[in-house]
Amino acid sequence: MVNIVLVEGSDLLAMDPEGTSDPYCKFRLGRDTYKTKPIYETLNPKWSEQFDLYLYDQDAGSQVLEVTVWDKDQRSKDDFMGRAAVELHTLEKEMSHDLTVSLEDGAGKLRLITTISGTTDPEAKTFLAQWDQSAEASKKRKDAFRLSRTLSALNVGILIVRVLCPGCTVRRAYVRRTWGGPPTPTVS
Ligand SMILES: [Ca+2]
Repeated sequence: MVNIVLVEGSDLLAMDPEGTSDPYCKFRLGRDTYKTKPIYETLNPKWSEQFDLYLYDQDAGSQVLEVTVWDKDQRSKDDFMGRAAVELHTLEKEMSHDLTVSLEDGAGKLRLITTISGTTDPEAKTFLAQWDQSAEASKKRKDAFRLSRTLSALNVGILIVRVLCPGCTVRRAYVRRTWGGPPTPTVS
């Protein structure tokens, strides 16, 4: 999983007659995409927008993060303002990298904080949100655990804490608990 904070842009191209633009960005990583909100009437937008993209495949081709910048227009098709590519495999994992990326052809710069973590499963993000509280689902879980009752400890809860700041190491906290016993937090 790649967490991205799009911080800001600077010296972007003016596309509107007023000498400004309404820039937003489109990110693409393999087949995962994300579109940011537009910031109106500026060439130095402050987005401060955070989102995740998933690395579905581990091959090098899918590890290129592509970003394009567009000018939002109310009455016509949005205008293309610039593009850049970030080679993610050159970045150390489990670290936050504060990157200033130059758009091609001198079309300005983007600043983004990128963190690649080991989680590649899209299900992980929604694991807790999708926790089924129904009696039927509860029984299914108990049945599933019954098979491994002989184990002294089972991982039945995971708490992931991500610290997002430039240069920070990503830390994870896990809550391990014995079936029916008290939770034991551990940090790795
Ligand atoms: Ca515009």
